[in-house]
Amino acid sequence: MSNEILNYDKVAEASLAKAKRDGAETMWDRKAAQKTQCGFGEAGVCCRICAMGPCRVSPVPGKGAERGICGANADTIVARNFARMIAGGASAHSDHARDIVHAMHATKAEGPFKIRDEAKLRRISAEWGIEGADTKETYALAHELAEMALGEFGKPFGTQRFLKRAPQARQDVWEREDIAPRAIDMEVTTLMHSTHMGCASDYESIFRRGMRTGMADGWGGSMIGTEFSDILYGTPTAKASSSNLGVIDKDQVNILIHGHDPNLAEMIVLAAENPEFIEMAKAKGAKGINIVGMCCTGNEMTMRHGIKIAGNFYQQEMCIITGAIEAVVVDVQCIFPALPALAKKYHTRFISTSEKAKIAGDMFIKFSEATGLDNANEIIKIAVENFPNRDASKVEIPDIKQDTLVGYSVEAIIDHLDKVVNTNTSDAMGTVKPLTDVIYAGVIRGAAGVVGCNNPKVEHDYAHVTVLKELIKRDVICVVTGCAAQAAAKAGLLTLEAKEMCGRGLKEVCERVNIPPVLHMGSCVDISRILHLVNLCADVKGIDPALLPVVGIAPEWMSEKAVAIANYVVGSGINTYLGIIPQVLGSPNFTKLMTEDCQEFLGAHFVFEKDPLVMVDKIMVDLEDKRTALGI
Ligand code: SF4
Ligand code: MSK
Repeated sequence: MSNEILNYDKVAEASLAKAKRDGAETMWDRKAAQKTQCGFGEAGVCCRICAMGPCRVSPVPGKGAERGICGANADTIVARNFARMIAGGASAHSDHARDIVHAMHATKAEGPFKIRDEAKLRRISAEWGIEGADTKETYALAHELAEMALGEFGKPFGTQRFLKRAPQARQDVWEREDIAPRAIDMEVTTLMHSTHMGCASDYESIFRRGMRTGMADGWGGSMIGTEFSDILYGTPTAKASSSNLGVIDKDQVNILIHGHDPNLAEMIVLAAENPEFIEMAKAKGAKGINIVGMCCTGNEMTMRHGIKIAGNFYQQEMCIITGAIEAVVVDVQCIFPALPALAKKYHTRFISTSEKAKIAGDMFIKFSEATGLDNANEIIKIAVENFPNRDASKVEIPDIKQDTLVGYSVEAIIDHLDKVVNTNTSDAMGTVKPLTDVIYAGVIRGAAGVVGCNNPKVEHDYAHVTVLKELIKRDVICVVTGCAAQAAAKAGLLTLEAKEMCGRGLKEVCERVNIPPVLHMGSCVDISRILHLVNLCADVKGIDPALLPVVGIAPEWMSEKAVAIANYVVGSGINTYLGIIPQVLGSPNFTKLMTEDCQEFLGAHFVFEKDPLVMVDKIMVDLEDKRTALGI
């Protein structure tokens, strides 16, 4: 077990020592067993797209095999591998969105799945051109909008409807470069076809197709996922929560919800309020039922209900190791296949709920919209009945938790801005103009979206927190989602008190608007909220968002979804900084295309930088260059 990259995390050492005592295996044991990771894979030059392979070409030009059996060179192999990561990521986000839309299609006035933000339902229906959007009966309209949204996945003609949210200048770039995404499934399928053996070998062409598929994620799947979840479960508003493993309560039945899709988790949160279950828990010797969240199911639930955040991706094993979790309930994505075996070391029941993420060794309860509340009731019962099986000698919950503020949807941010708008001036209410104004005035130097996972290649949370602290110190306002948001929560950056860590300008803005300097905007699909916010800011000035002093950052990413995200953020004109180097360095041409040449035709590029402090320096130069170019 190698602990040298865990020093930053205050709970890691004790948790891993306990795992050892309990004879439980963790990701660190498995990482050690992997020994040195494959250099060909790391450079992206291993191809196993057809059964003549696998072929691996030299990551160093001029040394060793330069082509696979079919003749594909490093440029082609790297480009294809990268593109297939985008296809995987876009599929995950978009298929998640499709499930949300299906849930909306199943809504009824009297069912547990109902419309909770009717105003947003009507707004988006009008945005998508439904006639009578303001007068139609709520559920008839919801079903009509859901059917229209399902069309976004497979319609034979046209591009994604939400693209119109971007200023015209950006839409023109997409049209000119042919990266405006068509139907989501079509983009994924075309990319898989294009990267099939014997199809595209031109690395720039593959890059462009990958970019369009990434765009189908950001402006299609993810944006639909976010907006339709809001319609179904309510648009988040600012609220308090708390974070880190200390939110697990030794006196209560603890249920960990983990994954990404809020459909079942919403039902669990609803069911847990049932007084009958609370009485049942008391009869078993517990004080109540404590739902805690992890990864993006946790984010979805904290954004809408203030559900406590047990931790981020890397802490999923640590939760179980506390010995105090009665049930881990998972839906889709970012779930370690190792969890069922780990759960068996304790009394924890591991319950998977989606056929798309059926996990070997689990207990499986199939979720569907028709049975959602029954599924949730069954899960709560299993957890409550499991409470007496807890082994007190194995319970050790780190005494560490941090208060946090969450729930900053675009609407919640505008609401906060409205409270400081001087109604005696011509300032419009209900817009992001005050935010754009403080950026233009230089009170804030720019904005950064910090997102993404944890990755055992780097110190847990260190890059997230370092980048965030250094940016707010330099008057850059930050928005966060995913596991980066949970890192920020644990570090106390999502609090009003965090203004004390800011530069003078940002501190003043935080005080006037009554917000933390780092705003939790939600789950991974909710990066679409960030996209929307940036485009609204650009719209205020009537400019391409590529001109704004704004950056995207994924300091510790690991998943294919992050690759899709990085692509749509760059495709949307925002320079994107990656703290983990993607597996592309085996092709200097493809690397140059990503980090330099695409600036030419997209107005943005990728930056690879492992050192968070150096990354911040580069970001500040980037932001100041943008300011100079704008003359602000
Ligand atoms: Fe090898 Fe070409 Fe087949 Fe890839 S597609 S495995 S490079 S023969
Ligand atoms: S959960 S995709 S580890 S951010 Fe969205 Fe965290 Fe990354 Fe999963």
